[in-house]
Amino acid sequence: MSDAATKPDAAPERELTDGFHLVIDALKLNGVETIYGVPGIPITDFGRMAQGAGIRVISFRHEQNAGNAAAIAGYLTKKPGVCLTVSAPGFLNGLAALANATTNCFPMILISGSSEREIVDLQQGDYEEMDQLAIAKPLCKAAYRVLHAADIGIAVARAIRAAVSGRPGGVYLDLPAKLFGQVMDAEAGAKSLVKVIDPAPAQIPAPAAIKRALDTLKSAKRPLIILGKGAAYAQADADIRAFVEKSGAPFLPMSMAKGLLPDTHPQCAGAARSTALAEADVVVMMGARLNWLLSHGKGKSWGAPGSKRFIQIDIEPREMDSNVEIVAPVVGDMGSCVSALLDGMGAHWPAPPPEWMKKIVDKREDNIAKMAPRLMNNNSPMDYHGALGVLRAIVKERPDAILVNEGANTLDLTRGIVDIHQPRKRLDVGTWGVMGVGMGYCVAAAIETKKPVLAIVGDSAFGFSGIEIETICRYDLPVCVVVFNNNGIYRGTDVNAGGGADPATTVFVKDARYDIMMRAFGGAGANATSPDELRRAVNAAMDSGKPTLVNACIDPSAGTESGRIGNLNPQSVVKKK
Ligand code: OXT
Ligand code: ADP
Ligand code: MG
Repeated sequence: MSDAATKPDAAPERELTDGFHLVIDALKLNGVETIYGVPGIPITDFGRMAQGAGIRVISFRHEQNAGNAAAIAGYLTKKPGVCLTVSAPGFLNGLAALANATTNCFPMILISGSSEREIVDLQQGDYEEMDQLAIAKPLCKAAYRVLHAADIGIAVARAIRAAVSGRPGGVYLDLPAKLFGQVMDAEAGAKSLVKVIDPAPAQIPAPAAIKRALDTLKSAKRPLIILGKGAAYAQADADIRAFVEKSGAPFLPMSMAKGLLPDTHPQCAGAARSTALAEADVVVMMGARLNWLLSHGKGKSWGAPGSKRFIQIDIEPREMDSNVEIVAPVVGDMGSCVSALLDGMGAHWPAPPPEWMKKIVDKREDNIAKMAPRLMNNNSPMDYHGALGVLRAIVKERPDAILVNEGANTLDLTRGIVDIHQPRKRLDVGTWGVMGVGMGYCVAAAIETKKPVLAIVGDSAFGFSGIEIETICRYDLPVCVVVFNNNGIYRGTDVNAGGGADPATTVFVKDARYDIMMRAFGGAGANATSPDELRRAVNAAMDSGKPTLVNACIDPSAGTESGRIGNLNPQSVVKKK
């Protein structure tokens, strides 16, 4: 006979759960394996408990870097990367990464603990008081706050769906401190959780849109395909390659789409960029936007006005006609669109006139031949070309390594010189040209892909997230960071315009030794003053798989202002005495 039967008045003992467990269970139910974050009030225990429950919790030194790690994890896996922060200041640190993820169309969820609603809303001065939801809203794709433990399942489901469906982006989830301690019946709690079914549903393009696009492409005399990071994100690599090859058109990869087809592919127009853009008559945009990086689809670099017709394949209908008329919009997810295009092309697709491809190939080979001798120099101090010639060969020998790249000259010259051979192997500053993504991207790339990572970062760029080399050492990640140290931003040669004792605004401590920082945390450090030394140091690092920082001494006068985008710098026309 049961106790309940002998003591009819005693309530049966109920198993309980709480907010902490429900959030963890909801994330696990939806396949979240890793959280990137920084602990503290009110989420310290949450991090511990998530780790205890088998989620990998990677602790950073600054939330922006954790957020960038989550964002790039989302890009690499097509699942939302999760970042966890404390309230107000931690939240704000993470918010920069959330906004950047949204701008770049990377799926990410920023989960922040927050203060007590009653006190925040009356502005009575709570610990880290801030109306975080209101602040996050305009900077991300969706933002939700959960007040009741019973709503956690739905909130996590909504956050996941919002991050990955349609155009991916950043989502904010606000979890007030009180929520974590809210208790409810365990069975009811388990029932309240939602496993998201088909979080990023296929978006099938309309047959008429496919026909319109193929008719336009068929009529082209000088077709060009521009591949963007939306195409790389889609992981429809084989079909995209088949489509490009069947079309016979040259293709131009945007920087993070490099490697979707190898940069050494016979149809690659990367080294004939100006010619391809100026002279194409039909341009197929695949997961790339006509934003500043493509001069908005108009102007001098696009040749004669009215000389282009654009086909655009994108999951976001509102992207169409955003800058110029799109004569053949194809709205849908990249995989479905490309597969429909391939079907529509049939067994035989007419090749474009051979003169067009020849023109591109001639220009490409000419540019490559002009560059070649510069890449072979062994000058000391190094210039960018000598250093990158070495790194280009290393990447060719290790095509599965992931390249992380930021800086100005360091960015632009690496993009042009270092060929990428496989999809999603190049991660960089993206749509905003933002410095500081470097070390966060390194950590997540190593963790999510289990592949070696090579970072090529300017000394300024490195400084934005450099302390995370401690994180890289702590988790013993196979990351080799090469700091292109030219003593400053763009160059290390500027002088104070006022003639005072302060250094110029763009220069740093001369001949700093970033490699010694790495050694402080138990990693390997090397100083390279010539391409030969650089080759040896980077090969040793990649062979060892150990955290390494190579301080590559670059001639401080070798760079140019703002790299290849100096034209965007406003210049004063007023001369003051
Ligand atoms: O066809 P043509 O003949 O024209 O030739 C083209 C190609 O065909 C050819 N090419 C090749 N030739 C031979 N072989 C090969 N393989 C080859 N490949 C290409 O080369 C030319 C040029 O090709 P490219 O590069 O494709 O074409 P182009 O015209 O340059 O492309 C245009 C763009 C716009 C697509 C391209 O330039 C691009 O993607 N640019 C991105 C630029 C960018 O985002 N820059 C970062 C921002 S700069 C600045 O803002 C910085 N800040 C401020 C700051 C930022 N950003 N963020 C934050 C949070 N705070 C502040 C700072 C602080 S940079 C910076 C730090 C800089 O200092 P560092 O120390 O870090 O770095 P260093 O400069 O090294 O010191
Ligand atoms: P890039 O900087 O490489 O030119 P952008 O970030 O400007 O690339 O553009 C990426 C585009 O890809 C965005 O317009 C986005 O809507 C689109 N996109 C993202 N994911 C997909 C997908 N799965 N299918 C189709 N388009 C996508
Ligand atoms: Mg520099």
